[in-house]
Amino acid sequence: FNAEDTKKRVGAYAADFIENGMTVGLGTGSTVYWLLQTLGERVQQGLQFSAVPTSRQTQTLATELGITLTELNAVNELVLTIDGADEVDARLQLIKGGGGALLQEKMVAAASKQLIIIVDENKMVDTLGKFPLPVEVIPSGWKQVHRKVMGMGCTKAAIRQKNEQAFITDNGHYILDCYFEQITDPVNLNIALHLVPGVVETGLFNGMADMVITGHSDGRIDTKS
Ligand code: DER
Repeated sequence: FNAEDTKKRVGAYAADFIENGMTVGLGTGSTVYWLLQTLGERVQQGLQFSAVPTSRQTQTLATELGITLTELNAVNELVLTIDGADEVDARLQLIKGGGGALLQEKMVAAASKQLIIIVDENKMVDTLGKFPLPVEVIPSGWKQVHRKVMGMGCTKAAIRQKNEQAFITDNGHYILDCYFEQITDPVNLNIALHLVPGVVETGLFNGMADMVITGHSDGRIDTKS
């Protein structure tokens, strides 16, 4: 199977975790895209649940698919959130934010009793850091954050661009993509980054994933908790 087929299969597999009457969080990205497609079919067949989207992109797609949406401030606790990830290590620590939705994703994940991550096998790593760490920053102060981050062992950091302009997140911030190469202590790096004024949130999701569902190109799907 190619990567897209694998994403499709793992997205469809994860849809089974969403049952009638649940209020859940829906992640962002091309793997979650296939989860949403499957959920849309099941809504047509009578499945009833409501969802908090983690981005405008997911909100738009879920609405098109007939999925009932609510918002974070309207719920107490979510029973479950299903989201993607850019990297997953052996301890289920994550790097997220490749899709630029990390702030809302982390807020929704933190409101959830269970966080299920759906990935294809390419996302599994021994040590986090090959994927540049997305850090959401206040636009007016990004240069100071850049200066501080370079002093933290980062080899390069750049404001994410889209169509030759700075990418603006759903919440009006910039994303600083930070190249650490190897992140051996994601817990303390996350703490250090949050101490820098101007940092809104980081793509380090430490101790948040309860289960990771991995699709393999040979057709296997395995889960790790
Ligand atoms: O931005 C995110 O955190 C997304 O979940 C993303 O990283 C996963 O995207 P993908 O499923 O398109 O690889």
